[in-house]
Order: sequence, then structure tokens, then C-alpha cells
Amino acid sequence: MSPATVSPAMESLVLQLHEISAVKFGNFKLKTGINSPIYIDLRVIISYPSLLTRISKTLISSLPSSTSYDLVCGVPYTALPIATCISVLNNIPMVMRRKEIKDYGTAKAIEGRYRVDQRCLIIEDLVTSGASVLETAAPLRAAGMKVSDAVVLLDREQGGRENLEENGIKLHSMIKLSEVVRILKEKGIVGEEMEGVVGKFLVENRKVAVPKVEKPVRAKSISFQERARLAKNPMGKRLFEVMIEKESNLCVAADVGTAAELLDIAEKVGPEICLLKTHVDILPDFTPDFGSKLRSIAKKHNFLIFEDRKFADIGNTATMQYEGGIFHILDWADIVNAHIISGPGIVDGLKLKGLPRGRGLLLLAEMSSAGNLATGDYTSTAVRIAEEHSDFVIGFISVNPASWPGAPGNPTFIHATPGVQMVKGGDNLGQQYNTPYSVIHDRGSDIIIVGRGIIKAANPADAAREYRLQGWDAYLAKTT
Ligand code: 5BU
Repeated sequence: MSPATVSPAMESLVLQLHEISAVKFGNFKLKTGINSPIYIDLRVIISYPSLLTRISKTLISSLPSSTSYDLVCGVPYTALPIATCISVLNNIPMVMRRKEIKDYGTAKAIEGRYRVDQRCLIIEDLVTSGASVLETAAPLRAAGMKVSDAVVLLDREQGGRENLEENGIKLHSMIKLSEVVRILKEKGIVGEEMEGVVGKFLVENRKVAVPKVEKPVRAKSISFQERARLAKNPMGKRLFEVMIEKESNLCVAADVGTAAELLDIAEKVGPEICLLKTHVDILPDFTPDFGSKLRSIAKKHNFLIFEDRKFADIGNTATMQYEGGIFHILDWADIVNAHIISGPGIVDGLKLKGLPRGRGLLLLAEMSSAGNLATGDYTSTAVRIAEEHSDFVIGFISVNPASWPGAPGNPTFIHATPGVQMVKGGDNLGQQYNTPYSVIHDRGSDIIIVGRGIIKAANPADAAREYRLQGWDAYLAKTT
């Protein structure tokens, strides 16, 4: 960015922020765990009312004239006073998102008066990954408001713009972190060495631009209600019905260390999910009553159970693995999945046992991990086998079904997608993450499967709620 793009007014604002120690240099550990040579703390601006007013005015005047909105909402907590100030100065009604919600549902998530379809502008002080803006956008959208723009004082340039774009939100920032440093350097406040350190930090921590995801082929997707009517397998139909009843297309991957922890997490996230995914062979304390215990929690909270066993052997062996062994998966799992590497015989085998018990099967058509081989012909073959067994196969494990030939494909099949977190990225063992909105809205899937994003959260129930709202909102956005 050339120096000419920053106005003198912005320069003086940056100097003032530095003066009140809202911008500091040193070595700071950020919330994300990384060490940063620069720290921005805008909470202090409430102690300087004229500065708060100035920031609020500039935020609104910096928006392109084409931006239209009926309401404003600040991201709690730092941006709440800024949003209040904007609301008062411009006579624009404000809504407030509650951070702590005790009741289930969206009723108490938003304070203030609003109408469905009103456009709400999100106000934020600082954007890093964009996750906080998304956390505020989800309940606003779930309540029926339209969220397409967010305005922020400072962009740390660490992937926030791209992440928000992926979620249908345009980010307008007053100033970028690199510009702040450049101005302070020009004014002699920051030395060349520090400018270099911060510059290096920004380059190293700048997330690569998120590649554009193909838009779904389907103009408007068919509703889950309609698809429930079309479903051939009773378990597939039931899954659609649970999704509708609970307004949830969230599956939690309960990859915890013990059976006791699994039952505990099932209780906690139960109200938010349509499906609980297990890996029963992880559990060292598995006992024969595990299945009945989990089923009673599933009944209480109205969700289905999906054992992610990924059967892969010839039909006869897979049948025995399904029914027998220690785990007796057939007895308690509503849904299982299978690779098709061994050919269609595996589906015949599992169907032999599963269909009479009213169970359903998902075929692995794609996988989320880097370098996996479930692509191209493999994916197309999974679709063909599913069509041939649509009495038992309820759908697929998919990653980007909108990109498949013939998409959107047979609407009776459900697409469930693992590799989902609030921010695009991955782990260090090949897992690749996309956001709930991009998975459901852009990539044409139906169910988000979320593991560590929820089970490692400080409060899994709250995190599950956020994911449910994001997932459901993305579903509504493509069907209405
Ligand atoms: P995570 O913690 O959200 O990364 O967990 C993802 C879960 O989904 C985990 O249980 C995996 O075994 C599962 N998974 C997956 O990540 N990718 C795949 O392609 C398939 C399953 Br199939």
C-alpha cells in the first residue's frame, strides 16, 4: 500500500492511539499462542470519549457509499461502546449479541428490536482471523438478519479478510497493521529495526489467501423437508427429520480418550446435534453396556449415532466385523460407513445385517486429509454404488460435492463433511479444515462433522451451539 492512501486524519489517529498506549511494541504472547512484537489493546479508548467519538465517526464515513444497513451490532466486548457511539451519532438502531446464553435456541442470543431480513452491519475493533466476527454473525443470521458487511478499525492482516469473505462477509478496515507501523516509523516513533521485526512477523503470520471455492451448481437447494419425503431408507429419512426438528446439521466427532468422557460429551452437546460420531475402538474402558448408555442419551436429546468404523474388507468379513467382535456395532450404531476399495460386495454384506435392523450406510466418496486417493473415478464409483443400493445407502462422506460431475446429484443422499473448523487451516498430520459456511453453502454439503473444534473448546456445549448456528444458517442461505 502506498503512503498516499492513508489520510492525514488517519495518521493523527494512529499517533493518538500510540500516545494512549493502545499500540505497544515489545514481545507479547497472543491469545492464539504466538509471540508478537506488536500489541494492540483498544479497550482503553473508552477512557478517551473524544477519541471514541472520532473513531466511531471515521468508521462509518470510511464505508463505501454502496454499503447499506438498517442496524449495527458490535462484537463483544471492546466494540460494544464503539457500536453504541455509532448508533447514537447516526441514529441507527443497535442490537447486541449476548456472549453468555443460558437458554437453548436463539431467543435470548440477541437483545434489541429487529425484523427478519433487516441488514445488520457488524462493528469490530480489531480483526485477526475473523473468528470473533463470525461468532457474532452466526446468531444474527440465525435470527433472520442479513449480514454482509463488517467494519473494523484495524486489520492485523492475518487471514481475517479471506475468512470472512469465505463466509459471505465483506471486511472494511480503516487501517492495516502494516500501515500503523509505517506511520509510526515515519514519525520517528519506531526505529528501522522494529519496523523490520514487525514486518517479518506479519509476513510469517500472514495466512495465504484462501483460494476461491467453486460456487454450488444448484441455484437454490431443495429443503431437508422435501428430501425427507424422497428418502428411501428409513434411517436417512429419520436423519433429515431430526435435522429439521432441531434446526441442526451438526455432527460432533466425539474423539475423546475414554467411554466415560464420550458419554459426558454426548450429554453436553446432545441438544445441539443431529448426529454423534464415534470411534469406538479408541475407548480403553469400553464395556458391553456402552451402546445402551449412549442410545439412552441419544433418545433423550434426539440425535442419531454414527460409528465411523470405515469398513473396508470383503463383504463377508465386513459383515462379521459389523455384527460381532467386542463392540457389536450393529446393536447400537444407527449409521456406519464404508470404503468402496473392495468393491460393491461390502455394501451387500453390511446391508444383509443392517437393513433388517433399520440401519443406514454412508459411503466414503471423498476424504478430508491431504493427499488422499478418494478422488475422480473413486468418487464417481461411490456414487454409482450408492445409486444401486439406495435402499440402504443414505449418503456420503464428502468434501466438495458441488464439484462432482452431475452435481447436485440425487437429493435423497445426505452429504456429511469432516474437516470443519471456524477458521480455514489444518493440523500437522494432514487434516484440512474448511469453515461451516463454505462447507454447507459453497461446497454443497449437508452436515458438518466437527471434532476438535468443539471437544477441545473451553466450553464444548457453547462451541457446539456456535457451530450449529453457523451450519444451519449456511443451509438456510442456500435454500431460501
Ligand atoms: P477433527 O478433530 O474435527 O479434525 O475430527 C475429524 C473427525 O472426522 C475425526 O474423527 C476423523 O476420524 C473423521 N474424519 C476425517 O477427519 N476425515 C475424513 O475424511 C473422514 C473422517 Br472419512
